[in-house]
Amino acid sequence: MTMRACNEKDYLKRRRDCSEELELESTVEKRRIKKVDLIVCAGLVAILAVSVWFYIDLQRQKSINRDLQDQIYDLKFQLNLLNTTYLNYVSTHNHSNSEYDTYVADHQYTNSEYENYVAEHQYTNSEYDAYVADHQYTNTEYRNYVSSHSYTNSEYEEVTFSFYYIEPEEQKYGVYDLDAELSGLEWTELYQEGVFDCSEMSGCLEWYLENKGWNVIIVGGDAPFGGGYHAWLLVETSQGVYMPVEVTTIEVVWWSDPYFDDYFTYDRSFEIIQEALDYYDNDFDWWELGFCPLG
Ligand SMILES: [Ca+2]
Repeated sequence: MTMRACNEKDYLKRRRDCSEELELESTVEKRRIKKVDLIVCAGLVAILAVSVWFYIDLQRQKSINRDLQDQIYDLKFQLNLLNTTYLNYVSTHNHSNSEYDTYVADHQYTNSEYENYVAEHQYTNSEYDAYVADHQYTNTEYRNYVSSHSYTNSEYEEVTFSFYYIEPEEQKYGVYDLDAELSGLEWTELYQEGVFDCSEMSGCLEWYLENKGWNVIIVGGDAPFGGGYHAWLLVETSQGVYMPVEVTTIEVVWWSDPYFDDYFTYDRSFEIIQEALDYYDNDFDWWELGFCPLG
């Protein structure tokens, strides 16, 4: 091999080495650029996320601010109102010191004034005794007073029941007229032993029929149909002739009733309510209900 050929070969080898070196550098450069791009992108994404978060937070803060502002307006309004009320109160309840002093002076009493007052309203024992003596009555005076203001039971009842019965213009008669009179009547109050039972019903229906013009007798005895004591009415339907009325059902007891005759067997009879009350203290007093239970 000649010298020239040797130099060319050497030259070509160096050139190839140089080219490979350049290619390697280019690859390294490209990788570096990609890395930088990724870092920049990540940075931009982070900035965007932070910006969005700040924006949302800002909106939330603005909303809270608006609420606070509204509350401030409300509080200011209430404060103004209170100030106005306070000023009004002060203007109407304001008194000067001199007014206060005058008031105190007017309502203050000296010890001597107090002592005079006590002295004027104090009585000696003899004055007290004289007063008692003047206002004391003897037993005789007391008894006279009581006797002159005392009324007999019959006098009391006469006054109490003076409006109970109305004197009818004309006495009514007739069994069928009586039946018609009772037709449609019913008790608005439920039967209640001892409170509103046959005795109160008898008292109330006797009062009702008497004021309608019938002559009615209240009677009491063993129940015609059995089962204990009972009260019912006998109504004069023709001169001296009576028909029984069963008060629990408010019905005439007809001749066909199997107990018809038994309704004329009784222990007691009362022409007027006072007689019934005199005999039975707590029965027949239907008005204690506070209303008329007949509808
Ligand atoms: Ca009567």
